[in-house]
Amino acid sequence: MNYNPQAIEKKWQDFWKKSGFYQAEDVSKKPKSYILIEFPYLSGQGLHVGHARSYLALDAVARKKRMQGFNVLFPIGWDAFGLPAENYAIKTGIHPKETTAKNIVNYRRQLESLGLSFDWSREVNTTDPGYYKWTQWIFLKLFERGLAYQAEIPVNWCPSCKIGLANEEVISGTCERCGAQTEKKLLKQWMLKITAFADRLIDDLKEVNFPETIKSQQINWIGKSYGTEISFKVEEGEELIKVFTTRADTIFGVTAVVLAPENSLLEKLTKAENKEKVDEYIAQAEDKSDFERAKVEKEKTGVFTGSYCINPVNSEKVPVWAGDYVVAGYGGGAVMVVPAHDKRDYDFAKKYNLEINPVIVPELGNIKEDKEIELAFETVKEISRAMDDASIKIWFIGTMAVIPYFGRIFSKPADVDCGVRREDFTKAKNVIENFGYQKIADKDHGKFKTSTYKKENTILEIGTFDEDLGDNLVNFDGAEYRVAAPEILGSFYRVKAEKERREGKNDLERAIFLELISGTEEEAFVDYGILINSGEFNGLSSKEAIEEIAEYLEKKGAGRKTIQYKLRDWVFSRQHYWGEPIPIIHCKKCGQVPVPESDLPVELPYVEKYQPTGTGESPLSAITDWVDVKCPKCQGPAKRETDTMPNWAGSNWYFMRYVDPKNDKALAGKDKLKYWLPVDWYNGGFEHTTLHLLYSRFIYKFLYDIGIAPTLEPYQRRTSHGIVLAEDNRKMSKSFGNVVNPDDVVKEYGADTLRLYEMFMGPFDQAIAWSTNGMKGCYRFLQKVWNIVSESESGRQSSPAVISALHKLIKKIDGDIENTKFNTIIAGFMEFINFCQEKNKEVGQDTIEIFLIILSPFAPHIAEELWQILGRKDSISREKWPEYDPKFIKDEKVDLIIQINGKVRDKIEVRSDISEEEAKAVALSLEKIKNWVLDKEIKKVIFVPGRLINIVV
Ligand code: ANZ
Ligand code: ZN
Repeated sequence: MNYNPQAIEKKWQDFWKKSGFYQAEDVSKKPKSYILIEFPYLSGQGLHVGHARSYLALDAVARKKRMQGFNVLFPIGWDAFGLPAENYAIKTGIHPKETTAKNIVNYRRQLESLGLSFDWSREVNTTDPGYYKWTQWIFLKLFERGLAYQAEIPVNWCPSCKIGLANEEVISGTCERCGAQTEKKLLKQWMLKITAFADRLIDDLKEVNFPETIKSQQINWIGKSYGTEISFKVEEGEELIKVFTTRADTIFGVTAVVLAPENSLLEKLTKAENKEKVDEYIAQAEDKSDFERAKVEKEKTGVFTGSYCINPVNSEKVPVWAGDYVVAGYGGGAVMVVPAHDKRDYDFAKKYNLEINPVIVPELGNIKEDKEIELAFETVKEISRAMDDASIKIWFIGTMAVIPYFGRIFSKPADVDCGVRREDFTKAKNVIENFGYQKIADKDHGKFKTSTYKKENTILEIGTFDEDLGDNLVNFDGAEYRVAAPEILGSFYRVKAEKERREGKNDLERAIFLELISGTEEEAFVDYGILINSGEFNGLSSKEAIEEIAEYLEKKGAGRKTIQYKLRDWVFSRQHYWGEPIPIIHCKKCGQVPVPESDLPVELPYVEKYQPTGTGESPLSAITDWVDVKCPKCQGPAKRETDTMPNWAGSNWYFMRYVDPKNDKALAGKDKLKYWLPVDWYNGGFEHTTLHLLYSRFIYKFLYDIGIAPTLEPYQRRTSHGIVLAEDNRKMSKSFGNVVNPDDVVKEYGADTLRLYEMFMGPFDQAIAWSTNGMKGCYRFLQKVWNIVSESESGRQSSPAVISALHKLIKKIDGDIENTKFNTIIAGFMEFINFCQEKNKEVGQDTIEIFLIILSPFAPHIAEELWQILGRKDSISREKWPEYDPKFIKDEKVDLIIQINGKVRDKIEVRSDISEEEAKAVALSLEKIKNWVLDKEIKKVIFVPGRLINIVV
């Protein structure tokens, strides 16, 4: 008999279903394991091989856990509210309910055809009133506690879908669903106060096992910024402009204040003669999305209001502008502009000819090893402190002024550069050589190398100049010093020109520094450094200055330390039909009245027309006999809320429903929640990191606060799978005609081939292109397994080599499955089968049986069938997972690294279980090592079994 998946797979799927052993037990003495995949968001196209990748891998995990004696919960359900069904209804007139039901039938068929071991008895459907009753209930609880509220806000509006979108649904300024450019529209929206949970959403990440990338994406999305709020009093009037800055250390470099076009102060501050221009500017800014406005690369625009405000640290007059690179909803909707140290401010200043005043110079970084440089550096700080207006760091070596030269501006902080007058060259050379530098190039343009700093290649260049720099002297301690550097000399005349352009502010240091920081690349110096041009704060590091300036401002009543978050409250209403109705009633007398819990669910009424109204109201608003209700409080006439929830609402808590899906008294029973949660392993797409994953953590924390959720975090472990690309390396898409349909693969090669291939295709967390050849390879592998097993002779004993290979394989699977290295597991199976083919006569029945058991989580159909062919009566899925025996994998060879005093000196192949004593003996017997320890006393031996031995002498 040949391997014929079509003949066996359906049979086993029916068998599993009937025997029901994938059902999780509610009460059990077994340890629990809750394995979760993101439930499918239904689409008319059916299951994507990309989703299957996640399901198949976690199915193997679930199956293995069951065999290891765990009570496993591996559930499935349907995320079914949302726009696609509604858009489809608009096109075809078919009710979303019908489309959904049809899609479910198709998905279920597909998932079953893959042999997935879901507990189908716990299926949930977010559009089922019995389910969304609890989605609404959660909303009411949020409302009760002031965490759901209505606000008029500018929302991202999709003109094509005619609905408002959450920030997260706007991708690069376009609608996530249809790709249309989004606009801004002022609408009354329901909001959820996720911001109240911002800190916990960051801090509690410590408690869970998520990949670092996911953690940092969430942390960045929440965007907690420690900073200072600083008040700039307007010159005429009492108004205060409050800016938020993370860089209070740069306050002496402020040369303008820019307000967001939406800032209400603009009206007051704009002078009559500027009004027309400002109004015009505000009007054009309104049409742009936040995304567009905030882009760093975007050309900065703005308009002067005619007003000034006062810098609280030095009482300087600062012009007030409006500019749309300032976002209304962040900080105070105003920024202090520091062109010398902020990229966007720099561009803005360049465009409008604002002053660029440097106040931070780079710190020299890790030069600790060179005492002299350290000393010189300290001197510089001292000078900076001493000289109020010292605007460059100058190193004084002898009579030379050395200006730190950082490669082409700052990139090589170790290099120093200086220039001297030609007649001073010999003197300078001597000084430099005294510092331990060696001359490496001759002529009067000298190049010196130091051997003390970082051992090699710190280059000091001395340029010489002939020009008389007569009056360009720096006064220090009563002596005058010349200042120059070759880099600066080259552009000396440009500097001079710049100097003249700025009448009144023409001190050379400032000009030179400007030249240095702008260089040829023309950019702002945005890093932390040392303060200059900053009065009493000169010489402080940025870090110190941020603290001290904040304190100073606080004392003056002109500032305070604050925290800002990027995270906004979550826009939680949509103006579409196919979503959970928001259970609120609006009464003229009583205001917003929650629907009494006993009246839940508020069911979606059946409508004829799904078209969005385009007015910003949901299609539900047209169904007057649904909308008009009695107020639950005063019994007067009232109206239902007609907005519905976004399609993230149902997925916020679905994993809690799985533990008790039929409960109609609570969203789930307390005991069951306590038993099953948190989810032990949750796998899903990277694209949900800042959406679903963050939202559901928030809702779960809220449910924890009100005593429903039993733990702080819902998911103990999170992993993510890479997407599956088409064979042509593009995204699979109908329009490219490159979609792989799992149905076709199953039909031709069988589910087990698809299962193995989707794990084998590549590292689980990476995007991988489909390969038909790779898939066929998996099919041939299964044929081989089939032939070897079905032709094996009973009663044969396995040879030690075969037994050892088998135990190594078991060990490998145990380790790899925990590390999501599914691809190497399948490779391990293949290797093993090749080995068995070679050792044909040495492979006994015992080995074959265990091999089938460990193969079964990955290719369950063929494993069951062969198990039966071998004469076993019960299902292989009920077998116990075998444990490997260390004594059989003793001969495994590893490369042992041999170190002397922590340095790798040799490597040798040894048995993996080699003891410390043996390893030491082997190491010391090697010629190379012998030489290293010759005549020396061995002080200590550090041994890492199977990895390295370090001999300390
Ligand atoms: C002065 C300054 C100087 C700044 C400097 C940066 C560098 P994060 O980390 O994102 O919180 N900012 C403040 N409010 C803003 C708004 N509503 N729209 C646009 N930009 C705004 O960044 C905070 C920094 O973003 C603030 O610090 C401010 O620019 C700017 F050398 O203030 B900074
Ligand atoms: Zn009322």
